[in-house]
Amino acid sequence: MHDLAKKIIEKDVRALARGISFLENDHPDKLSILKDLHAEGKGAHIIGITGSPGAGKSSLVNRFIQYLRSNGLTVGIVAVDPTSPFSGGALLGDRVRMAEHFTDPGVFIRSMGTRGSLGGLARTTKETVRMMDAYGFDVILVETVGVGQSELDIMKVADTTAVVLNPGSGDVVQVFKAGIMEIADLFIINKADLPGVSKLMTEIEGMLDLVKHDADYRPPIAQTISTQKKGIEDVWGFARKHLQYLKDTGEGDRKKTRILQDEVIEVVHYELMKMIERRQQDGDWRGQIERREIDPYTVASNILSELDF
Ligand SMILES: Nc1nc2c(ncn2[C@@H]2O[C@H](COP(=O)(O)OP(=O)(O)O)[C@@H](O)[C@H]2O)c(=O)[nH]1
Ligand SMILES: [Mg+2]
Repeated sequence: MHDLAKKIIEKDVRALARGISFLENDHPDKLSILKDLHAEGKGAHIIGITGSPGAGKSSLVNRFIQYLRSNGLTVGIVAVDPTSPFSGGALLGDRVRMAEHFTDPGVFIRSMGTRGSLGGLARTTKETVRMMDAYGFDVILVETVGVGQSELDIMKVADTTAVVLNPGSGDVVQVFKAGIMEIADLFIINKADLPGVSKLMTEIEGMLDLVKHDADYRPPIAQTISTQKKGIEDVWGFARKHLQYLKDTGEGDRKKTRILQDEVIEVVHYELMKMIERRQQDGDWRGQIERREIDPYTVASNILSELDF
C-alpha cells in the first residue's frame, strides 16, 4: 500500500492534506493512492449543497458544522466556487466565517482552487471526497455553486443533494431549467427571514408536482435562517430520512453502482485528455493549421495513432 494511503487511513490529518494536494496537482501516484483507498471508504453521509452565489450556502455550511459537532459528529468540508476566479473573494469570506472551526480536529475544511478546467475541478472534487471518506469523517459536506454541467456533475458524488433557494429571488425557474430539479433530494429555503417564503414554497411544490408526481420519493422543503441558526436540525433530519430511503429501497446501491461505473469512464477520459494534451505540444500542427497546410481530421488521426494502446 502507498505510504500516504496508509497514513490517511490511520487518520493522519497532514497526510490527508498532502493527499488532496496530490489530487489537485495530478501527482503521478494519484491513481495508485486512490486505488489503495477505495476499499477503505467508511461510508460517510455525503451531502451536497448547491445554489446560486449569495444564496447563503457557506453561512449554512458553517451552521451545519456547528450543529453536527455539537452532536458529536466529525465533518469534512469541500468548498468549490469556480465563480470566484480572483484570489481571496468568496473563499476568503468563507475562511473568515469558518475560522472558528480551524482548531477543531473534528473538522477539516478544504477549498478547491479554481485552477484548471471545470472538468478537472469536478474530478478533483470527487476524488477529494473519496479521500476524506477513507480518512473517516462521519459527514462530508460539498458546497458548490449551482451553475452549469460541471457543478451538476460534482453533485453526483453526494448521497443527498440539497438545493438552496431564497425567497424573492426568482431562482425556481432557473433551477428548473438547469436540470437541478432532477438531482434535488431536499430543498432549503434559506433567508427565511425575508418576505416571500410562502410564495417560494408554493412555486417549489408546483414544480415538484410536475417533475416528481410519479416518483416514490418527494424532496422535502426545509426553511432556514443561517444568520440566526434556525432550521438546521430540519435540514439534518430530512437528510437522514433521505439516506434511510436510499438504504430501504436499494436505490443507494444502484446509485453507487452507476457512480462507480461512470467513474471508470471519467478517469479514462481524463487520463486520455492529459495524454493528448501532452502530445499536442509535440510538432507544429497549430502552425500548420494556421497556414492552412493541414486539415483538423488528419491532425486528430495523427495524434490518436501516436497514443499507443
Ligand atoms: N437575511 C439573511 N441573510 C443571510 C442568511 N444566510 C446568509 N445570509 C447572507 O447572505 C450573504 C451571502 O452568504 P454566503 O453564505 O456567502 O452565500 P454563498 O455564496 O451561497 O456561499 C451573506 O451576506 C450572508 O450573511 C439568512 O438566513 N438571512
Ligand atoms: Mg460560498
